[in-house]
Amino acid sequence: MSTKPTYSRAEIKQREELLTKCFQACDFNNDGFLDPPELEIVARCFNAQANANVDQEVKVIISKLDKNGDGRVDLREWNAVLFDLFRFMNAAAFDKHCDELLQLIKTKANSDAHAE
Ligand SMILES: [Ca+2]
Ligand SMILES: [Ca+2]
Repeated sequence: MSTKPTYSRAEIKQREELLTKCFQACDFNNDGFLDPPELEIVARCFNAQANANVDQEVKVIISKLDKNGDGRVDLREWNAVLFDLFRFMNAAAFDKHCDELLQLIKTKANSDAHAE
């Protein structure tokens, strides 16, 4: 894996903080877990086509992220999987990805609030 960027300890910490920020943005009721209704919003952010089959998409996300099998995603699970996903990107791409996710979640949360 010669193309894999290597991060310094400080950079890893910075990335983890970014991921934590994303997690907190998704955790709309602030209970420290992402449950299926919250993950539904994440699914819609990541994949516009998920709208057609969002239940299925949420199941896929849970199956990937939920390591202890309680049906919801905690911060450790979230950070572990997303860090693995993003570590193959360079730092700038990683940051951009997190930023985009944060923006999408914000936009989505606002539009949902207006819809109700
Ligand atoms: Ca929650
Ligand atoms: Ca879990």
